[in-house]
Amino acid sequence: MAKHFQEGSGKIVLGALAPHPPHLVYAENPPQNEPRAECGWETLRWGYEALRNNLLKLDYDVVVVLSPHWRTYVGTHVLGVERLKNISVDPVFPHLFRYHYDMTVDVGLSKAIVQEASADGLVMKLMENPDFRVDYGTIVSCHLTHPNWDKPIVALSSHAASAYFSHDVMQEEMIRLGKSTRRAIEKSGRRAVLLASNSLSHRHFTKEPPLPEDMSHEHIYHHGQYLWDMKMIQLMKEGRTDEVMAIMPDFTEQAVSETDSGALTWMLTAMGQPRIPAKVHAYGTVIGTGNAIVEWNLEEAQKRPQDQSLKGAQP
Ligand code: 2X7
Ligand code: FE2
Repeated sequence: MAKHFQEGSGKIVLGALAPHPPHLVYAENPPQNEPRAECGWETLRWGYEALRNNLLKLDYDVVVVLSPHWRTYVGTHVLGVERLKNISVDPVFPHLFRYHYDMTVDVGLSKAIVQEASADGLVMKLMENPDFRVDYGTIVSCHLTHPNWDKPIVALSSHAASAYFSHDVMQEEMIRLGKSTRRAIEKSGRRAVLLASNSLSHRHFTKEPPLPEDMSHEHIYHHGQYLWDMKMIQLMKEGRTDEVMAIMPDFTEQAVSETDSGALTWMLTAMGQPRIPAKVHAYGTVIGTGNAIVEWNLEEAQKRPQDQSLKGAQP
């Protein structure tokens, strides 16, 4: 029976930085993915395992994800088809990721986000093509957090303001999209988990070892980008999300970060820039890029007296 949502009572219960290197799904060998691996990237995969265990303790209705690899050139698009079933192939790593997905979309919430953000003047589009192929970023983040695909998804694209204009323009737009997303969730009555599907630093090797999962080849591409990642992670751990937001455009520029997609800015804004210490489940590299699995558990923080500052953190 379809759940009845009480209008106005919705909330974001948890947000996570949930990066999407297809290598992580490849190394897990799930039945949905065609290629087979021997091992690989365990630190990150075990980090996802810890995040999944925490998600299991939570009560929520929907997963809302923003992916850098659904790149749209006119505004933000949102999945608007109830069920999407197809194969998703990573165009750069087809030997690692050919994934058969079957997902349910919460079209009601998708429409609400489109409506709320359009009313705020953002260019939005509901994606209603039933043959649309979902990008690997969306799928990897959703699979690694929900391998059984037991929650409906709302997926948002990343528009090209960073490329056409600047990282600062992207930041402004994503702040507006984050606020609209939060309003839509609250009005909808849903309890939502948010995923920012992006790596941190993103300079990477251009040659792959003969065996992709040979970990003797895996390390950070450049020490400078490692220092940037550590700076961002330290601020997250200390609950200094306002500073994370303040240095985001510089970080994006200097570390060639996938935060150029706006995913992390969108999520932190939607969560009201929570001034709570984030849980860092893992940090590791994939072909030299920096990836962190980070959790902001708003539901849990609300129960802790020392995190009462959360109350003031409305967008
Ligand atoms: O899309 C990606 C990524 N963001 C990081 C590492 C490796 C592959 O793909
Ligand atoms: Fe990526």
